[in-house]
Amino acid sequence: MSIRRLASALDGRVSRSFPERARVGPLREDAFSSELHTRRAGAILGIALGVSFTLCFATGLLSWAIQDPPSWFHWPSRPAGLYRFTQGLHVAAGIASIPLLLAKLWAVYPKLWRWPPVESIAHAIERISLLPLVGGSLFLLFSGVASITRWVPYPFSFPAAHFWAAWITIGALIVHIGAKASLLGPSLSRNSAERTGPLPEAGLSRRGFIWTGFAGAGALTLVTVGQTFRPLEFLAFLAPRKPSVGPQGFPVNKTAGSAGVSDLALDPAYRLAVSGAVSSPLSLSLEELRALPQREVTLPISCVDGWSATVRWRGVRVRDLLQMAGAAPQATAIAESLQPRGPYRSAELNLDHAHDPDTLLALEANGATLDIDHGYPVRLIGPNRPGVMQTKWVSRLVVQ
Ligand SMILES: Nc1nc2c(c(=O)[nH]1)N[C@H]1C(S)=C(S)[C@@H](COP(=O)(O)O)O[C@H]1N2
Ligand SMILES: [Mo]
Repeated sequence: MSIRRLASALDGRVSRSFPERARVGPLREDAFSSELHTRRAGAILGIALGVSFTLCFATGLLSWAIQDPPSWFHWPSRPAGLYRFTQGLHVAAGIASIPLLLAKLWAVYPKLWRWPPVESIAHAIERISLLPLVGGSLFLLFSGVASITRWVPYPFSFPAAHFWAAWITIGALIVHIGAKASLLGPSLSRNSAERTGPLPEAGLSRRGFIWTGFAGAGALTLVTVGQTFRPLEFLAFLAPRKPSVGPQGFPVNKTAGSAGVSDLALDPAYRLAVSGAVSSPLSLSLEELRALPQREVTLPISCVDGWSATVRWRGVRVRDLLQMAGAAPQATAIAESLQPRGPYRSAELNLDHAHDPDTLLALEANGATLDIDHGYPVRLIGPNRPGVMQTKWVSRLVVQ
């Protein structure tokens, strides 16, 4: 018997094994009467979600690679605001996906009760792929929102869980789109507003329902995107951070107190070390750092959480310090913090970043000595870096 005949024989048995008399409750033929549950609504919302999830996936992988670069990956120091844009987009697209996903699930959930529940083997695979797709999507949006609001309701590490859930979800999305591709054309047609539940009923019009999903996405974007897009800050009611609120006029990510560095940072015996692959290691007091040529630059802090703020910084160029210490022209470096432990206590400066004329060890922000919560006495600031790599309370540059 050919595989095809075997499969169709099996498929016949699959669908016959679900008798009509088992069809009760939500499984009844007329259980869902709203006209809203149409293929067209599901398809349009699905396309919008496909776009927003693809944007989230691409920008998320990029952010992951910048922070933990594979050998083939190089992140440049220019354009200075690129990470601000890609990460702002990541979080904004994720937030906009929430109403789109809720609308999509509402449009298609009657299909869960379709009879017979499984018609063929291909249909079974398609239905099983919904579990990682829906579960993964809900987890990604939930954990993303929890992370930007600093709420950790689970015991595992957010970045790793979010990263692996993204791969699972995108894998399931590709299977889902593959299974649905042939239906997309007919589903999008206006005439075939075929219902996923059988009987039409008055209520929100179909088009009204689709637009409710899009309007929700637009409204949520408007009240949050001001966290990174300054002209809309006045509308950012739901943004966890406002770019102009905080000491010296910009937000604090982690305070000196919570990082356990207050005493070390205020110690008058503070010295900055430049060590490692150098011919003349340096150990500079704050006075000596202030006596070196100072450079003023305007650069954003761009947090992975999706907020960003433009700040005027003043301090010593990292490349001047490397040169003073006699580092090689191809030197890279690691900036280390006084902070005793924690994932962001050090960060790497690749070749571009170490030698960019705007990469500084800053002593001032917005015209005044750094606030302790912004990294006093010395913090790293450079163009096109994720906030997590703008190390505060720097005590050492280890040259490599
Ligand atoms: N030592 C140290 N530096 C750090 C952090 C940290 O936890 N420890 N957090 C980083 C993060 S996630 C961000 S977004 C920026 C925020 O800088 P700010 O608090 O001055 O705005 O600091 C970075 N520097
Ligand atoms: Mo951050």
